[in-house]
Amino acid sequence: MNKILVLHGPNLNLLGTREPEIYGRTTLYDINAMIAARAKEAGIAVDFLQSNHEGVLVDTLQEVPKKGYAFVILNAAAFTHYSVAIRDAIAAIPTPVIEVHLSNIHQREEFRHHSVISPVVMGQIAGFGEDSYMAALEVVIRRLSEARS
Ligand code: CA2
Repeated sequence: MNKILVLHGPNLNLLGTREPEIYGRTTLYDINAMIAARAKEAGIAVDFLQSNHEGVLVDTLQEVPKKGYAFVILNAAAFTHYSVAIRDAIAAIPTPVIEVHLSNIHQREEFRHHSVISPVVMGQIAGFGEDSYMAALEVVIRRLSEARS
């Protein structure tokens, strides 16, 4: 069975509990449950990890090829905007990574407009709340079914 990794960066564990006007009321647990349900329907296994620590995210990305994940869906959160370490870790693996954001980072403060990881990911989906993750998952499902046929 194909498997993928969904990786959530710093503070995303707070989703649904603070700043609902920006990030909504859906919790990270809810998002993971939605992803897991759709992935199961499509016959894809999913692992999830949330970390507030840059090094843990880098270590996890480095392990991706060894663990055999077909894709990574990544919300690097604030690290998106400045972590060269995460960018380098993505660039060092052959696995396609899809960058997701709940909010439309391009409509927000200037410092959020730039993503240092965008040049090394497959593509970016931003601004659709939890549907950003679901849209990324649909891309994965289509790519994996194309690869099978
Ligand atoms: O829109 C996104 O998904 C972001 O990646 C979220 C990050 C932010 O730094 C990026 O610019 C855009 C922040 C995640 C923090 O999430 C919180 C959720 C509830 C309360 C506080 C923070």
